[in-house]
Amino acid sequence: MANFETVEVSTDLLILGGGFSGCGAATEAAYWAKKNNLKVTLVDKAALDRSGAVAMGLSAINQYVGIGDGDNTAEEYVQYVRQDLMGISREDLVYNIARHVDGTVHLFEKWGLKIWKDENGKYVHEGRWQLMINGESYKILIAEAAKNAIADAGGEIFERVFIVDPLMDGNKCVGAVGFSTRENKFYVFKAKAVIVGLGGAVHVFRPRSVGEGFGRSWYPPFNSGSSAYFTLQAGAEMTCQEVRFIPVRFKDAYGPVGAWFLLFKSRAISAQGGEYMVVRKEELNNWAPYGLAKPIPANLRNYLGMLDVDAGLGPLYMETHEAIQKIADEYKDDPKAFKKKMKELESEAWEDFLDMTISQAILWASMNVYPEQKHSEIAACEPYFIGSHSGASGAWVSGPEDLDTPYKWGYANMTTADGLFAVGDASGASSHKFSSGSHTEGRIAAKAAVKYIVEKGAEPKVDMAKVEELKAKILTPFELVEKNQNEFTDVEVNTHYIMPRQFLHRLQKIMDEYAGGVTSAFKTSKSLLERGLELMAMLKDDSDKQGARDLHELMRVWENNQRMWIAESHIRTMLFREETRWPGYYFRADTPKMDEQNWHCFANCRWNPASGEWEMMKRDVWNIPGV
Ligand code: SFD
Ligand code: AMP
Repeated sequence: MANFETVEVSTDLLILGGGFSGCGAATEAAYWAKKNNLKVTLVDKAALDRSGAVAMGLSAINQYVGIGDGDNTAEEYVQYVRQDLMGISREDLVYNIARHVDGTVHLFEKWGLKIWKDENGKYVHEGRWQLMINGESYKILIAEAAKNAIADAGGEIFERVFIVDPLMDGNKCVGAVGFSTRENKFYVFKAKAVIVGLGGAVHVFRPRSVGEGFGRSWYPPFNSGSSAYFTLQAGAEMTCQEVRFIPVRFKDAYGPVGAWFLLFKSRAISAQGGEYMVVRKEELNNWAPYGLAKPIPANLRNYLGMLDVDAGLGPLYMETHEAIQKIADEYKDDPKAFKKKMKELESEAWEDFLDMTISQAILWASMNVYPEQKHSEIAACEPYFIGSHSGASGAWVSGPEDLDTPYKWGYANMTTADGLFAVGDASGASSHKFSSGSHTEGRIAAKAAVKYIVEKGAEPKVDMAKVEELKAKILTPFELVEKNQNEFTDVEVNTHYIMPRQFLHRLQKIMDEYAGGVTSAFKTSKSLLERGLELMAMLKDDSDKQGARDLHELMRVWENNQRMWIAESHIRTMLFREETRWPGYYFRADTPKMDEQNWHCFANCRWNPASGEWEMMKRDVWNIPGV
């Protein structure tokens, strides 16, 4: 593209993504960079104020340990995550975040976040680890702090620049390339260290919402697997790529259930009235020891509900009215207090969604739902890739320097590619960090990355011939349309190219039918996965035939390619792990049981950039001694 200007930006530390982990990284990096006279640059495809998973806000902080108050210990958090992930977690990483997360939450409060307090001035908990917040503006507050910190340290922020590929000097990451989503500009960022916090992946699988509802999802549709693509292209080792997350949500608008289960203490039932967590309790014995721990792992909670659906007992319902009545009943002897409590509970029920999933409140309103009068349908969503919530996919990163962990090759949160750090949804096997833990992990990695720059940071050696090659590759979709669009009457139907929407549907169909999506009831097998890989190879062949008419479509093309790569790593890792460990997330019908002897381990993978081959490997699980 002759009219595409190349813009070169040189920096010391490059932060990719300005979501929760990226903002955490920016805030911390700015502090250390100022001390060491270094430049920090942050890039996001959107505008920081409302970008990423917290764009709409949130109604709870899901990770607060309360160490200072003596409520819990970091070790107890490690135990919780170990159980929830069926024994497979990087305990060093989980511990590192848990011991620092409270400080992050206190910063949020200092920056203006309203955390609910009780009459004694103590935080109101949703559950043991969760705090209630007025979080509609949560992202704005966190972004403001990051922007101020970067401005104070003389750094730069680029908004509306879509990051595609890493720049490599052998096994060392020396920057990234991307393009503006608003102007004809191709960006080349050169850096001494890079932190990737480009979020998780949504719309890899065919969603429940198709047709008129297409685009709706629980996790943000604008997180397209950029993190996984970036670290895979850098040749970094990945972990837990098989551990997708399937949340149970209020049906059709994806409203979260945490507040209902934990704060309101609601029950979930089948259409026949049975509470699946009680009726199917025996099933949990098959997944011991994890199934017998409290809280019961998220995937097993899902699984018991799915068994009801498979048995034809659906739909499933959240008993909202019953839960509200039960709480209000404590005031039943005082009609005035009862009325007041009912009003309060009603508004809490609506605020939960208005704070983070506005479409659920709109759906409730449009369907005449009164949560205090009638129950609401819930269902398991399509799978997402999100290492920060209850999934675990992401890059395999180095452990904290001061812990005696076997997973250590240098600096905290550095991937196996030199100088490349991963945080939030981009880093794997350390689930349950959520918004506060992701921010904390960003801070941890930023401090380590600055240390790396101070101790090892050489001037980045960037191969400009490679940059030109990447520029040509990234802009090819324009060329395909420009050259060929007049050959046919309909610009979207052409033998020389396919439109990004068509490509996306094809990817989603493969994943849905062969890799255990919604329509295959989350079940797959060796044969299905192998067939899925054959189809994936053909899809990959066609990926450079996607056309784009404008910058928005160019972004769609590259989002698709990124999704395709995380999809392939997912299929390969499910194929590699010959057992079923997380029923409720996916079920390998040909190996239907958990196999502790052979598979109590991490399933890792790496795409080798030199050979173009995938490598699969097992890694041992290490438990913190005495925990
Ligand atoms: O209720 C590119 N989450 C919850 N966390 C909580 O603490 N409490 C809750 O209440 C939570 N719930 C919840 C949550 C998320 C959502 C969507 C809902 C409800 C409806 C989870 C957290 O939000 C999540 O853990 C963190 O946000 C993860 O942080 P991070 O940094 O890994 O991801 P991000 O915030 O989405 O940011 C990613 C950024 O990258 C940008 N980006 N930029 C440039 N180029 C590209 N190619 C890019 N691709 C992506 C994005 O724009 C974004 O800024 S509840 O359900 O449990
Ligand atoms: P969710 O709204 O499902 O994303 O959940 C928010 C938080 O509550 C997360 O930390 C979940 O792990 C937790 N959670 C949700 N439902 C339950 C449950 N039934 N039991 C225990 N924890 C839960």
